Amino acid sequence: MHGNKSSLRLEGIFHRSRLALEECRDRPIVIGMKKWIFLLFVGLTSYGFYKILIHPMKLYVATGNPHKITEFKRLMALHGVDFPVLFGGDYGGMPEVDENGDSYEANAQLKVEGLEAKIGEGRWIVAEDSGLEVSALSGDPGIYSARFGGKIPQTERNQLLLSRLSNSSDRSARFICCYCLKSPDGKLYFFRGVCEGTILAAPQGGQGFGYDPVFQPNGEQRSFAVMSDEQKDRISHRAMAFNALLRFLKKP
Ligand code: ITT
Repeated sequence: MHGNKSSLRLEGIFHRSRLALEECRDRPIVIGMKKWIFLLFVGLTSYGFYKILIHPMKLYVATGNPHKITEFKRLMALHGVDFPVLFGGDYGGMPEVDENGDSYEANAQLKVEGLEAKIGEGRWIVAEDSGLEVSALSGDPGIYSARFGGKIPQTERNQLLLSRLSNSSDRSARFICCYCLKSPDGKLYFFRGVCEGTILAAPQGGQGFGYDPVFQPNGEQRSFAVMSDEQKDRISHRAMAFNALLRFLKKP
C-alpha cells in the first residue's frame, strides 16, 4: 500500500534523526538552536508521514441502505469529517447479512462483522441499526421496522402502522439509532441516538424516507418528511448517534 519512495524518504529522516540524537547524547546540555529546530522538524515530519502514509484513518460504513448513506454523508459534511470514508460502492457492495439479533446493538454488530468477513480484519468499520418504537404497540415495530408487514412498499407499511393505532390515544413513539464501531484492534464501541415524538393521524410530506411521513418529533408541528434535511439533521436519532460516534473518533 505504501510506495517505496515514501519508505526511503522516511528511512532517511529516521537515519538523520538517529545521528542527531547520538550527537546530543554526547553533549546533552549544550545543544544549539539549529539542532532543536531540526529535531522539532524531524518529529513533526515523521508524525505527519505516520498519520498520512502509514496509518491513515479510513472508515468503512457497512450499510446497503442508500438513504442512510445520504444522511451519513450529510452529517459528515456538516461536521467537516476530514478522514476518508468508504461506502458500499467503494468496496464492491454491502454483503447480505441475516439481521437476527435481539437488539439494535446486536444487529449493528452483525452488519459490521458481515462487512469485516468480506474486506478483512484490522479496519475501522461502522454499521447502524435503527427503528421506530411505538408505545401503544409495546415498542413495535422496533428492530423489525424494515420488515414490518412483510415485503410491502413503505407507503403501505406506514398505512399499516396508522391502522394499528386507529383506536389508540397514546401516539407517543421514538426513533432509535445505534452505531456499532469496530476498531482495527478488534474492540467494539456502541453509540445510541434517540428522537422522541408522536405518530401523526395521516402521512405528511414527501421528504426523507421510511416512517418519516408519519413521525412528528417533539417540539415540532410537522413530520420529518416535511422538514428540510438541515432541520432533520439537527434533531434526528441518526444525528445524535453520529455526534457521539464522531466525538469518539476525534478523541486524541
Ligand atoms: P442496512 O441494514 O443495510 O443498514 P436497513 O434499511 O435494513 O439498512 P435497518 O435494518 O436498520 O436498515 O432498518 C431500519 C428501518 O427503520 C428503515 O428501513 C426505516 O424503515 C426505519 N428508519 C430508520 N431510520 C429512519 C429515519 O430516519 N426515518 C424514517 N425511517 C427510518
